[in-house]
This record gives sequence, structure tokens and C-alpha cells, in this order.
Amino acid sequence: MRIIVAGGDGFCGWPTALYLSKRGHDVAIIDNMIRREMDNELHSNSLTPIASLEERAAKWEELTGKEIRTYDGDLNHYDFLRQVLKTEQPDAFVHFAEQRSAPYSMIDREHAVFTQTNNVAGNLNVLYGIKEIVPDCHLIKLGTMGEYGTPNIPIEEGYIEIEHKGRKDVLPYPKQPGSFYHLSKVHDSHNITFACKIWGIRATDLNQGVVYGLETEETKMDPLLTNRLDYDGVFGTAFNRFIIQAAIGHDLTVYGKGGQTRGFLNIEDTVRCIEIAAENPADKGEFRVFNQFTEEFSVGDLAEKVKKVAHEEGFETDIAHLENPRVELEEHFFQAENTKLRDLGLEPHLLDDNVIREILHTVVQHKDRVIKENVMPQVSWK
Ligand code: NAD
Ligand code: USQ
Repeated sequence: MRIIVAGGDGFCGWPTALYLSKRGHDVAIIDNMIRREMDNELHSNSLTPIASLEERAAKWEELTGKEIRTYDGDLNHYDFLRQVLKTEQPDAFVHFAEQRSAPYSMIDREHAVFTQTNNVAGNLNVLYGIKEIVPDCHLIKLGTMGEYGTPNIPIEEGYIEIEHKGRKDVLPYPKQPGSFYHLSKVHDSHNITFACKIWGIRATDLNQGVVYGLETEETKMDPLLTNRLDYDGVFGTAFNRFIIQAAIGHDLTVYGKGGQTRGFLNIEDTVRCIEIAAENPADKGEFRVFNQFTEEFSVGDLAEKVKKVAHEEGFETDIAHLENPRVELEEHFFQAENTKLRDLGLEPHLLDDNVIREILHTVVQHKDRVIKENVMPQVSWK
């Protein structure tokens, strides 16, 4: 298949592009490098040193003989996007290219407005581009489990059957997101639902949980192919942050009580889920929703798991319960469906001590790059 990976310079996008290329797909990347600019804005960095996208793609071609074409540009520049779609004629458009940090979206008005403009308008451009230029192309859109929030009933995959005043219907599952970033994903989902209905676009919304790990078989092939790894209080995510904190002897930063429970998955499963979605496209006019995570954990449990392995490896670390900078439930019911991707063939990489140990060993090699002032959370929801 001809596949565009938008956001293909990022944490999920880069390993996905390599994986799809390795599996024989013809891959092109769109990215405007804004994530690298945000590192500069935040005086932060990836824990791992990352090569430029051109260097990465050239190394991949040298090692495998497979070309990944790269387009440096913004989804919000519609003429640019149209041109790429005309040139590439993709069968699938994998859309990772959004501002993805909840704390970044909560810094102030400017960052909230940027997040929603970049994400919602960018996605709308993709929908128009597909309608206008490649109407059969399958949109594979990265959503988030956080669209659902933490309701006191089980979470379904996108839709719920409701009986009300003696009548029944299957309706979109209620959304109660917890940041202006998570809200941008809800707005995207609504726009895609509508576009599928009126134009007959085929789309899959992948409501992904929190991704952990960094390496895949492909990124390990050469240091120039290494994936980025975020650890700061803005872009770092819970589990990866805990492992890096253990490596540098920092207390593990559990926010509040630590009962916040989320869906998690290994980056090695992210890349496979995208392949599964691409190879099993939605029907024309169908807006399909998959919950993309493999296991549920509370952040407190994850911190305990990291602490245990870190101790075994000789790293002394404690768990700190910080005042929660976010507004969220710290103890709640959480039970979410995730059978659709498994039914299509996903065989999860589950979390065990060896997985934690392996990530810890990778992280330790780069621990001197950590900018310590960036580890504590600095963005408040209030
Ligand atoms: P990332 O920030 O590492 O990568 C996103 C990439 O998109 C960056 O390289 C950035 O430069 C690019 N980009 C952003 N806006 C763009 C635009 N307007 N035009 C072109 N390029 C643009 O993020 P990630 O962790 O790889 O996440 C990828 C996607 O997966 C996001 O949509 C995110 O919401 C979703 N997701 C991520 C996680 C996670 O744990 N990382 C979990 C669930 C969902
Ligand atoms: N948390 C801590 N300590 C930390 C960091 C986070 O306790 O040091 C807590 C948060 O308060 C929250 C939970 O861990 O309750 C998850 O936070 P996170 O920063 O790991 O993840 P989140 O902000 O939800 O966002 C990340 C990605 C985002 C994606 C989302 C999937 O950045 O792109 O959409 O995970 S989900 O959470 O399922 O919506």
C-alpha cells in the first residue's frame, strides 16, 4: 500500500514509518518539525540524541534499500497538503501530526489556542484533502483514550447502546476529556464522523492509551534511527518519566493519590496496530473506532513496578506523591473495552519486569542528557 505517515518525525510516527516500510509498504512522511521547535521553546530535549529526518531516512535507505520520501510542511498549509496528496496518491493516511501534550495545552491561552487550531484545523484540512484528491484513501487518525475521561460505567469502543424513554439507539460514547489537548481530539472525532457521513470518507479513529518504551526492532538497527524519548514535565508521559527518574535518582513523581488509571501500550504495539488498521480498512462512509491499548494500570501501581525493578538493578528511588497539578479524579472506576484490534490479530507485548529492565538499561546510557530542572511538573490546570 501507499501510506502517508503525517507526524512521521515524532515519537509514534517515526517507528511506525520504519515498521510499515519494512513490511513492504511504500511510505512517505509529512512533518513540519514543530515538535523539535517546542523542545527549544521549553529549553528541553529528547533524552536520546535524535538525527534530523533527512539523516534518518537516508540511513534507513542505506541499510534496507527502501526509500521513505519526506515532506517538510504543515497540514495547515492546504496548498502544500494538496500537492503531497496529488503526488503520493495514498491508499492510507496515518495522522499523528498534532500537538499531543495535555500540559502544553494548559500553559496559557496562547498554547490552548495553538493546540486546538493546529489540531482541529489541521485535521479538517486532511478531511478536505481526502475528499478533493483521494476520496478512497483510508484516514487512520490518532485519537486518545482520554476522550472518554473517567466515567463511572465501562467504556465501550466508540459507541454505546442507550435505552431512553422506551426507545433504543446506538450513539457515540459520551466524551468527558480532561485538558484542552484531549478536547481537541474530541472535536476531531466529531469532524471526522460528520465528514464520513456527508462525503462517504472511510476513517478509523484509534483511541490510543499512554504509550511507553521507545525502541522497536527497526529503530534499534542504527543509532541514527533511534527514537525520541520525552521525560520533561510537559511532554514526558507517566511511565517513561518514572523509568528516567529512577535512572537519575529522582523520586518518582506520582501526582496526588496515584489511583489515576489509564490504558497503556508498548510502542511495539502502536506500530502493529497501525498496520492492522491499514490492512483492514474501514468501509466507505464508515467511522470506525478502536480502543488502542493493551493493559490498564494506575500510575501508583506503575511507580511501584518501576521502583522494584530499579532497586534490583541497584538504583535507589522513592515514590513521591506530589500535589496534583491537574484537575482529575485520583481514585475512580476504570474498565475499558479493547477487543477490536485483538480480533484483527494484535498480539500484545505485555508489561513485565524484563520490559522495564530493558527500557531502564537504554535510558541509563543517556541519563547525562537529562536537564534536571525540567523533571518536576510546572504547568498547573488552575
Ligand atoms: P510527537 O509530538 O512526538 O509527534 C507529533 C509529530 O507531529 C511531531 O513530529 C510534530 O512535529 C508533528 N506535527 C505536529 N503538528 C503538525 C502539523 N500541523 N503539520 C505537520 N506536522 C505536525 O507526538 P507522538 O507522541 O508521536 O504522538 C503522535 C500522535 O499520537 C498524536 O496525535 C497524539 O495525540 C497521539 N497519541 C500519543 C500518545 C503517546 O503516549 N505518545 C498516546 C495516545 C495518542
Ligand atoms: N502523571 C503522574 N505523574 C507524572 C506524569 C503523569 O502521576 O509524572 C499522571 C497524570 O496526572 C495522569 C496520568 O499520569 O493522571 C497520565 O498522564 P500522562 O502525562 O502520562 O498522559 P496524558 O497527559 O494523558 O497524555 C498522554 C499523551 C497524549 C495521549 C494520552 C493518552 O501525551 O498524547 O493522548 O497520553 S490517554 O491518557 O489515554 O488519554
